[in-house]
Amino acid sequence: QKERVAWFEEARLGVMIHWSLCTPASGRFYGERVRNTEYAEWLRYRNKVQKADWDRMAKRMPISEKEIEDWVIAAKEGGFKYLTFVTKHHDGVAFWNSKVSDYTYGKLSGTGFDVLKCLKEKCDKYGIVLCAYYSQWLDWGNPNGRDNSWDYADEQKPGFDRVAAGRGDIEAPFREQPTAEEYDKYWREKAMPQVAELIKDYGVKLIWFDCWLGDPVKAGQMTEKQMRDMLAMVRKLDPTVIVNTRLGIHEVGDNGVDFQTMGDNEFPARPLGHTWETAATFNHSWGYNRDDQNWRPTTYFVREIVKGIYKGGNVMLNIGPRADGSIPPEIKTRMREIGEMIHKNKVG
Ligand code: FUL
Repeated sequence: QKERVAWFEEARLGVMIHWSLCTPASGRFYGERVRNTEYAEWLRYRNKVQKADWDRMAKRMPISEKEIEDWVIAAKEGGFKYLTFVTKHHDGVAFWNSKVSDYTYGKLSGTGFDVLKCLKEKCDKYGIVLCAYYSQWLDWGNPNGRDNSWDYADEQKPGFDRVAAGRGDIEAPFREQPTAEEYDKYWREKAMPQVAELIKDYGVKLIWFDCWLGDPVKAGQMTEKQMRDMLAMVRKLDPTVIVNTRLGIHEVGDNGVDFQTMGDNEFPARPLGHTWETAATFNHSWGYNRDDQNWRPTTYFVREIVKGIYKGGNVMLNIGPRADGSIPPEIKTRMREIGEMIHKNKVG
């Protein structure tokens, strides 16, 4: 484990990139803002967007090698050493040409473009370590996925209701939850083989899994066996790949994620004695959200980075590029300034 995390602890700074089907909508669906959150990437679920409407978004996000190279250059210039790209967010759309499922950006956009492949080439060119965010628990694009918005055709139809079930903050009726067998089918036929592709075909060095913190088994998110099988598969394919605690098995995560503590809570009071990372946005949404223009100042990030380093942790800052792949200028400036302040002063 110590060897596995050595480069990561040395790296200290990373960037995360959320560029997914939520991007062209930029936080609104038919003029209505994303409900009950600033997270633009939750639009499909929160605003009950039909699958066909969602899938069409892919055609409104053209991208070329140039923008992808710009992501990597921005990371490099700011002194960020690794880049965690959202390869599949909760909506289930893969940003690489997956052989496991054809619910991919390449297919939906009609371009056949493999974003992750291009990103991998650019990362190699600039010496940035490529890591992958992968939403294993949720997959709203898969009929066997949990809590999914697959079918809102008949909204009157009584379905699963998180509020009635005492589990959440959504008022809308949901489709029935999949049975344990159905969900396991998703796990074995999509989630596990896709993660294997990320490791085997793209050589990612860290998988940033995503589920709610807490006890995923008690919360009915995943079974202990599902999580352990996933971990065993990752270890077998490449023992050097780092896994974060959000896989769900907290004691075995290499990279504890103290999630978006910045601004909201405090960093841990003292060094934690284990590898950890905090991830944060420059504003509040992860995906590009035109209504979220509340940018935090550069000095704030520099202070937080210094604090994080002092307490033995990593800081990963998130870019939500616009639909054409360009980085919002507010983020670009901050990243450059962070690079100047941290590295010219040899803090990092
Ligand atoms: C969370 C997700 O629900 C958010 O949309 C975002 O991707 C963040 C990094 O992780 O759990």
